[in-house]
Order: sequence, then structure tokens, then C-alpha cells
Amino acid sequence: MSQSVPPLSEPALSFRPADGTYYRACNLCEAICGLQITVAGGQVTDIRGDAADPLSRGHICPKGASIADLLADPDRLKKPLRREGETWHELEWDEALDYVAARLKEVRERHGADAVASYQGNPSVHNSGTLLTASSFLKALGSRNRFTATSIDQLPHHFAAAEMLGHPLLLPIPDIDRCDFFLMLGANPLTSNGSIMTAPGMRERLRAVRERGGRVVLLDPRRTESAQAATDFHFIRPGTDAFLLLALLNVIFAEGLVRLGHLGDVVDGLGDVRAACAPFTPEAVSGKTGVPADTIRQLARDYAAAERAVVYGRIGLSVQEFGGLCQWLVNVLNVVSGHFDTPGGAMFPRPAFDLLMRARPGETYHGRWHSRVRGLPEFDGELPNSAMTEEILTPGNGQVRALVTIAGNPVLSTTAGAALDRALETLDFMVSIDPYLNETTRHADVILPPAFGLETAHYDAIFHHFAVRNTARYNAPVFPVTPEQRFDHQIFMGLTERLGGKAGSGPDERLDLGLRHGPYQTSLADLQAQPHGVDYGPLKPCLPARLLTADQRLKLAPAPMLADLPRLQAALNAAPAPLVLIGRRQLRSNNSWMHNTPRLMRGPERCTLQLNPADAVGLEHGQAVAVRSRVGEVVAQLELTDEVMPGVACLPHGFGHGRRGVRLSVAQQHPGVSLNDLTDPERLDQLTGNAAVNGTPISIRAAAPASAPANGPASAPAGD
Ligand SMILES: Nc1nc2c(c(=O)[nH]1)N[C@H]1C(S)=C(S)[C@@H](COP(=O)(O)OP(=O)(O)OC[C@H]3O[C@@H](n4cnc5c(=O)[nH]c(N)nc54)[C@H](O)[C@@H]3O)O[C@H]1N2
Ligand SMILES: Nc1nc2c(c(=O)[nH]1)N[C@H]1C(S)=C(S)[C@@H](COP(=O)(O)OP(=O)(O)OC[C@H]3O[C@@H](n4cnc5c(=O)[nH]c(N)nc54)[C@H](O)[C@@H]3O)O[C@H]1N2
Ligand code: SF4
Ligand SMILES: [Mo]
Repeated sequence: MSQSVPPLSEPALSFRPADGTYYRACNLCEAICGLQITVAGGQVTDIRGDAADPLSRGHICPKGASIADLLADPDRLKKPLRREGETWHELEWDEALDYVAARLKEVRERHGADAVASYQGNPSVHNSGTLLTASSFLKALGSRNRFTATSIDQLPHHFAAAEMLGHPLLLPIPDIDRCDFFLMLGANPLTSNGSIMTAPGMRERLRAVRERGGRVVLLDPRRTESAQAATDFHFIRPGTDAFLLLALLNVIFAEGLVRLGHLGDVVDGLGDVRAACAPFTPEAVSGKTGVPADTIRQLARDYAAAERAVVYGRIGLSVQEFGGLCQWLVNVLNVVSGHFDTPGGAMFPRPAFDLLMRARPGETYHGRWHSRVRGLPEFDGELPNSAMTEEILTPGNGQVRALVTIAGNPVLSTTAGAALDRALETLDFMVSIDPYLNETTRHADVILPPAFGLETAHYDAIFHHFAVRNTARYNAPVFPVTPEQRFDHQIFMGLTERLGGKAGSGPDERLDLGLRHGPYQTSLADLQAQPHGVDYGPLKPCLPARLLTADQRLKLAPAPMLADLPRLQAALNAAPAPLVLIGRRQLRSNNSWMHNTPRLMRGPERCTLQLNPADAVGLEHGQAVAVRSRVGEVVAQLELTDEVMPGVACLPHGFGHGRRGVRLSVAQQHPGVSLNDLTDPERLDQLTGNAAVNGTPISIRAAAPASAPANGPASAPAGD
């Protein structure tokens, strides 16, 4: 697939790339597609998939084809800004870094290190500079109030990996290219392009499964784009997957289908799992899940019998009240059916830059401290982001008085965003490291905007860990930066030094060192000489050698999981809410932050509330409806469709750009409303602390159309 790109209108680039063809990995999502970028007359004239990339093999999506637009965006910031009241003034970089460091120190000296909180968003892991240098800065800050987007995303995966395998990053990845039975829950890779499964071109990969006679089974409360690529699709009620997974296990144990294969000697806890799933027969869970008992029983048999099969559960299984149990049970299913660490099953990549190289066996990652107000447990150095607002607003020792946001937009991305929006106004100091003046950064005292995207060198230090094939790719920047610009890593290193911390070496030096000592003993120079990427072949079995538990055994039944089962059992008989809300990713979005790219925003209104006609008594397609939850209300346009199952409504996240003071001129023409003005910080997976944004109970009624965009959504008075 290729998409030709018209020349950018009057680019704001004073420094242009030389004419020619450039190869560069896309860093916008987890698929890390290779791109081929043509520059003529100093302008990008074409972007297409790099057919020679051994992982992405020419795949590209509309976002990748628009990646150069970000750099020409007139709203994008290049110099530090300082806010005085409602106006912003430019600062020189040294002046800005000095000022920020001084203010952070002041808060720390007066109120202690924990008074300075941080929030790191998703693009931090898509930028090698941020990924490799922000941690030194956070260490220099020395605060226990560290928040990230992880706890509204994949925390349950890390939790299960840490408990079962000994390290949060030892994540099993579906070996999709060799599997013949792909059982997928709570994921929509045809839209998201895959997550915790770096597998660009999922449409083709799933077609290949079908063409070799395999099956693709999908369970989701919405008949998604990915359902078109499935051989079997079933609706499942939001938040009930743990019951379904236990019932699958129940059948596997009851019918003697357990096979551990080469892991037979290293697995602990098989008996505990057998006991845990005993009460959950297909008949016992069918009413709760909405999946017929016969379907569940047959699914278990077919999956267990398949030679090369894998269960894969992604964000739909994580951002719910039983996220930790779900991700545990996904792993258990793969292990007990002999589909773990074997070709075509769940496998472990071996990246050239291996973040686990220096990991010590037997580390503890969970509950070493707790949040001040609600006592929520830390995981891997972070606290649940649903605790952020209360930590800012609740007076007392350790109250958060200053905030650093890094590549994040928590006002739109985290629970009860409207409340956080107001809470940010009460801070003594806030700094945002971000190229945009958006719903979150508008509250900052200072914005430090980095050079980003095609302006940066890129090696994907994270997503090769999640890739379905072992490859490596390093690319130099495509666009030169102007003397006034700084990279994320320069900002972090500058602040670290000013705070008296140790900045250490820059990202390229760190990468080079890691690559030299990594499994393929390569180097940055080697990779740079092969700009399409290097292929190290398919994934290989590696257990038990790669396990990082203290005794190098695989823990099938960790104590925290078993202890969480009574909570699940109690939910089995609880009456379900009549109507619950789930999210909806869209191909031309990237969470909250790519709505300012004109070519991605063409077409009809996207921020609609989908509802099954059976639930729309007295309401009409296209009308405005007020959607109310325990924490807020928004007004959205109603879209009636049987794509969503009865009892479920669906709204995309990442909209809500109508707030005052935002400088996103395109996004503001399509403001939409924020799903997270409805999600509830009290709804958590109690095991892991992950936010349960899906399954939020709501009610709907007819409403007057939403007020003019400039005034923002009705629910978001947003303290400005
Ligand atoms: N209800 C609901 N809520 C959700 C989700 C959901 O499914 N439903 N999904 C959740 C998930 S999975 C995630 S990951 C989060 C995302 O939550 P966040 O990470 O908080 O939000 P993003 O919208 O990704 O915002 C990214 C910010 O990074 C900036 N940025 C982009 N590139 C760079 C860079 O290179 N350097 C720096 N310094 N900044 C950069 C952008 O301008 C933007 O402000 O949202 C979560 N929220
Ligand atoms: N185009 C685009 N791509 C993206 C992003 C984006 O915003 N836009 N965001 C990126 C990020 S940060 C992430 S983390 C990944 C996420 O990647 P995916 O996990 O593939 O993301 P989603 O498309 O949200 O798919 C989740 C699915 O779970 C379903 N679901 C909701 N609740 C439940 C439930 O209780 N049970 C089950 N079984 N299913 C449920 C939803 O209907 C949805 O189809 O996508 C990444 N890629
Ligand atoms: S799928 Fe992801 S990595 Fe590939 S081009 Fe699109 S945004 Fe970039
Ligand atoms: Mo995410």
C-alpha cells in the first residue's frame, strides 16, 4: 500500500532536508513500520511503506503517511513558553531550564521530594531519547509520586509477567506468523495496528492464518474492524472475560487436555489452577458473559487440540475491573495447552538492545509503597494514575504541589479528566515537556517543546521486545533541526544536571553500548549501515533459561492472583448495570494527540456515541444525547448500530478539544467530547491498580445539541 503525499503548504521549516530518498522507522505506534520518504525541492513529496523492512514488509497506515505533517504544523511549538496569566512568552532554552529547575527545587525544599509528581505519557516509549534519559531526570527528582499512562493501559500484562515469569517486561507475544488458531479477546489490531504484538500489517498476517486453513476467533462487545478478519466472532459482555477464560480452563482440565510439553519440569502451581477453575463451568459463566455454554466448550476443545495456537488478550482485557486476573489467565491458558514458548504459540522476542540484560532474578516489583490518600499499591516504581487528582487536592504531608508532564495529556487520557483539569489549576508549579499547547499543557507555567518525530534519530528500544520477529533498525533523523530547537534527551539531561543529578551519557552512546553487549553483538554503526533494518529471524524458544523468578521456575498460580479470585466469584452473581460504556480506537487517531493533522481529520464526525437500536427507546439516530456517569456528563451525537451488543454504548477516547486556551486549531474544529470525563477513578482493577475505564455504568437521555465548541463540553468547566 502506498499513499502519495501532496507537498506541504508553505512549510514552517527553515531547515529542510536535502533532496533524496530517506528510510526511517515510523515511531507513531507499536507497529514501527519502515517508511520510505522522498524529498524533492526541500519538501516531502511521497511517503510509502519500506518494502525492504524485514518486519513491516511495506505496510503503512494513514498516520505514517502523514508523519511529516506534524513538523510543518503551525501550532507545533519550538521554543520554551512561559505563562503569565492567560498569555505566553517565549524564553531562551538556558533561561527556561534554569527557571524550571529553580522552581522544582523550591517546591522540593519547602514540601519534600514527594511534593513534585510526574506523569509520563505514551510517546515517551516511542522516542529513544526520552526512553533512555527521562529516568535519570526522574531519579534526580526523587519523588514517589510517579504516574504514567501504563496504569490506564497495559499494567496487568506487566503484573502477570512479573508474578509468573519474574520480570514485568518478560511479556509473551503471539507468534502470529506460525500459528493456526488465533484466539483474540479485547484487541482490535486492524485499527490499532497491534499492541504488545508488534506485527505491522495484521490484515495480511491474519489472512495468511486463514489461508493456511487456520482459525481466527475474536470475542469483543463490538463487532470491530478486526471481526472482518476473523473466522469466528462472538459478542462478550464487557468485564466478563475472566469468567470466560476460567471456563476454557475448566474444560481443558475436565476433559484431560492439559499438556505442558517442554515446560513440564519447570511449572509450579498446576493443582492450584485446577482448583481455581473448578467452579467456573461453561454453564456457570454463560449467562454472565453472554457467550453460550456450547460455544465455550467447543472453543476450549478446538483451541487445546490445535497444534499451533495462541490466546492473545489486549487492552479490552486490561482496562477493566479484573485486568490482572485476565492477563494471568491468558498466560495460564497458553501454558497448560502446550502453546507457550513454542512456535505458533506465545513466545519471547530476543531484541538486539535487550532491556532485560542486567535484570536480577527474584526482584519484587509490587506494593513496596502505597499512595498517600487511598493507599493504592506501587508497581515497578509507579502509582496508579487514577490517584493523581486526589494526591493534588488532598491537603497534608506529602501533598502534590508541582507536576512535570512528559509526552502526556492526562486531562483527556485519564479517569475523571475534568476533575484533573480543575486540580491542575491549584498547583504551585507545573512544567510540560511537549510540542503542543493542549488540554493538559495549557495549565503549565512553562512548556519545554522538543524536536520530535522525523527530526530525531530512532531505535525502538521497547517495541523490538514485543515484536513477532527478531529484527533491529536504527535510523538517522530525516529533518535537520534549527539552532533554536532541543531534543527531549537534551531537555532531560539539562534538567537532571541542574537538579544535581547524574545525567550520564546520551541516548546514542547508551544504545551503542547495549547493542555491543546484546545477543547479536552489533553496534549503532552496523545498524546505521543497514537502514531498512536487520533480520535475526523468527522467535526462538528460550525457557526456562530466560525466566527471572528467584528459583527460575514458572509460577502458574501466584498468591496475589489466587487471593483476587473471591472478588471475581462475588461479581458472578452481582446484577449487571443496564448500560455500560466502552472505548473505540479509530484508524486515523493516536490517543489524544493527532487530531491537529488536517488530512487525518477529513470526513464525517467521529466522536459519536454508538448504541444498539435495542437500547435506544425513544431516541433517534443522529440526535444529541446526554451521557451521564457517576462522575460527569457529556453531550454527543447518537449513532445507532448493531455493531455494538445490546447493553453497551461506545465512544472514542482522546477527544474534548473544546477547552479554552488550547492551541490546536484543526482539532478545535472537531472538538468532540472526552470519554474520560465519564470514566471513574474509583473503578479500578484492585489487584493491579489499573484503571477500569471500560464497563463504566451510564445512562442516556435526549439533549439539546452540544454548545459551541469554544465553550467546551458541558461537563468540563475546566478551571481556566
Ligand atoms: N477511556 C480510555 N482512556 C484511555 C484509553 C482508552 O482506551 N480508553 N487508552 C489509554 C492508553 S492505552 C494510553 S497509552 C493513554 C495515552 O495517554 P497519554 O500518553 O497521556 O496521551 P496522548 O494522547 O498519547 O498524549 C501524548 C502527548 O505527547 C506529546 N508528544 C508526542 N510526541 C512527543 C515526543 O516525541 N516528545 C514529547 N516530549 N512529547 C510528545 C503530544 O503532543 C501529546 O501531548 O490513554 C489512555 N486513556
Ligand atoms: N489508530 C490508532 N492506533 C492505536 C492507538 C490509537 O489511539 N489509534 N493507540 C495505541 C495504543 S496507546 C494502544 S495501547 C493500542 C491498543 O491496541 P488494542 O488493544 O488493539 O486497542 P483497541 O482498538 O482499543 O481494542 C480493544 C478492544 O477491546 C474491546 N473491549 C472493550 N471492553 C472489552 C471487554 O470487556 N472485553 C473484551 N473482550 N473486549 C473489550 C473494544 O471494543 C476494542 O475492540 O493501540 C495503539 N494503536
Ligand atoms: S501502523 Fe503505526 S508504525 Fe505503521 S505507519 Fe501507521 S502509525 Fe506508523
Ligand atoms: Mo496505550
